[in-house]
Amino acid sequence: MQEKPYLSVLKGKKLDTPPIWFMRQAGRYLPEYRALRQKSGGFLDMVYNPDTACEITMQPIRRYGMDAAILFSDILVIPHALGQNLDFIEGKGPVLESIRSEKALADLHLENIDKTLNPVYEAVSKIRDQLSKENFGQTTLIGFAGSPWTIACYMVDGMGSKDFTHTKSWAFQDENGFSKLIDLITNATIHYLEKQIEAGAEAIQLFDSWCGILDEISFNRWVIEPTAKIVEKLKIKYPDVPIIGFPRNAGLLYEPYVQETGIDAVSLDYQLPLSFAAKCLQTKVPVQGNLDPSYLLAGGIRMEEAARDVLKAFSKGPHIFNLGHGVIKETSPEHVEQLIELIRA
Ligand code: 1CP
Repeated sequence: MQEKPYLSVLKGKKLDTPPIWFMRQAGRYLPEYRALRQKSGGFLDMVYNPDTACEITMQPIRRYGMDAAILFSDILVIPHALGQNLDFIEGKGPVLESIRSEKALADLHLENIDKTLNPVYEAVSKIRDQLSKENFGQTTLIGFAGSPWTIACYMVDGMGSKDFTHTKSWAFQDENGFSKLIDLITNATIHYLEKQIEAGAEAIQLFDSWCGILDEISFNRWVIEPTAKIVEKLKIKYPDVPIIGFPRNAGLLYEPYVQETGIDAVSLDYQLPLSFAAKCLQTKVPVQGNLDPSYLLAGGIRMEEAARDVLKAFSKGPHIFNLGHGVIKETSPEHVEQLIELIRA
C-alpha cells in the first residue's frame, strides 16, 4: 500500500504538491461546529464525548479533504486529568485554579489520569474508523499534547496571559520545586501520547505556544530538556510514529530546538523568516507552515501571493503547507476552500 502523503513528508520525502492541513481546522469558523457547540453543554462536554469529538474532527475533512485530521480536544485536558479544576468560559477562554507552589502539587495525581482521558482515547479510535468508513484512506490522524512548559504556564498563571509572570517567577525563584511540576506534566504527557498512539494516532504534534517568552538558558531547561525526554520515551515504544514540534515564537532558538530535541519535523510560526527556516531548519527536518492566519482571514490576492511565497521558499525540500497559528474564528469557510485549491493547483 502507498504511504499516506502527510506521513511520507514527515519521513523526509519532498512532494510536488505539499500535503495540507490547518491548525484549528475544526472550530468556530465552521457553521457546523457552531451548531454542535450550541447543542452541547460546554466545551469540555464536547471534548469528553467520543462521538462529538469524532464528528467535530471529521467536519473540516468532509468539507475540504485535508491530508491530515487532528483530534478534536485541548491541551488543557492534562491539568484537568491530574486533578486541577478547569473551566472554559465563553468569550474568555480557559480558567484553572492556579497552582503556585510545590506544596500544591500534592493535590495532583498521575495514577488516575486515564479515568478522565479514556473518552479521548475512544475518540481517537472512532476517528480512525470513521476516516476509513468515509473513504478518507489517505488522511493521517494527528494526536497531540501541549509541551510541559506551555501546560505549566496555564497551570500556574491559571489562564491565558501575555507574559505568564507567576510561572516565570516560580521557575526562576525555585528551580527545584518547579522542576517537580515539569516532571509531573512530562510523565503524564508521555503516558497520554502513548495511549493516543495505541488508540490509532499516526503522528503526534507537541504544541509549545508560550516557549517564546523564555531566555536561552531557561529555554534549554524548560523547553528543550522535557521535550527531548518525551521524544526519547515515545521513540522506545513507537520509533516509527513521527513527532512534530511547534515551538511557537522561538525565533533563533528554533535551531537548537530542532537539533537537540530529536523531533522528526518542525512547525513554524508566521513571524519566522522564510529564508532562515529554509536554510537553517528545512535542511535538517521537514517543515510545516507557516502562512499568517490573517491572510486567510483577509482572502483575495494578498492571500494568494503570501501562500505562493511560502510554497516557493520551501520548494526545495520536504514541506507541509499549514498556517503559522490557528484559523481565526471570523475566517470565511470559502477562503479556506480557495487556499486549498491554490495549493493543490
Ligand atoms: O468553541 C470554543 O469556544 C472553543 C475554542 C477552542 C477550540 C476549538 C479551544 C479553547 N480549544 C479548541 C481546540 C483545540 N485546542 C485543538 C483542536 C484541534 C484543532 O487544531 O483543530 C488544539 C490542537 C488546541 C490546542 C491548544 N489549546 C493550544 C495550542 C495551540 C495554540 O493555539 O497556541 C492552546 C494554547 C490551547 C488553550 C486554549 N484552548 C482554548 C482556547 C481559547 C485556548 C487559548 C487560551 C489563551 O491563552 O488565550
